[in-house]
Amino acid sequence: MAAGPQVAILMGSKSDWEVVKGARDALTSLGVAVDSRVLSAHRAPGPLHEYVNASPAKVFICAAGGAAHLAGVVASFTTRPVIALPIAGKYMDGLDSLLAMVQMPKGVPVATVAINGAGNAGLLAAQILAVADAGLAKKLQDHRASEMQKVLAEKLE
Ligand code: RP5
Repeated sequence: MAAGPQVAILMGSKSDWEVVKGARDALTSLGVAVDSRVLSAHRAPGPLHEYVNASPAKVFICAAGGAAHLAGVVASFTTRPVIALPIAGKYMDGLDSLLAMVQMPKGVPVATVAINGAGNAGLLAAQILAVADAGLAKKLQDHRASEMQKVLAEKLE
């Protein structure tokens, strides 16, 4: 596996971390190296630009709530894939973030997961990397098989 973080997980505020760490956990459990940072599109635009330009990450996960522009701004800086993770904030249960992230202009796509869907953001980033990493693809197949066994083992009263 390549040296350095393969996935950069960015978030607009430390207040997002409680949700976002689910993406970190999904990736580290698969052995994917991750770098997690608070880097706001609005509060730290210059450092955000510098970070994206310098990062060796192959995939970005960008989490934000409210006026959730982080993923779109990161996507404007790079052609590497960007996964947008809407965070449910204090208002509107995260619908505001979801709509802000999913309505990207033609030509600058991001892949948006569910509100607070941190685990799926991590798995999707791993699936993107697994296209060129057979070992990681096998781990993902094993994970799917294990999830299937959990479903099949469910017992109802
Ligand atoms: C967004 O504003 C962040 O991503 C966060 O979800 C939201 C609130 O940030 P704080 O006021 O908690 O720092 O930029």
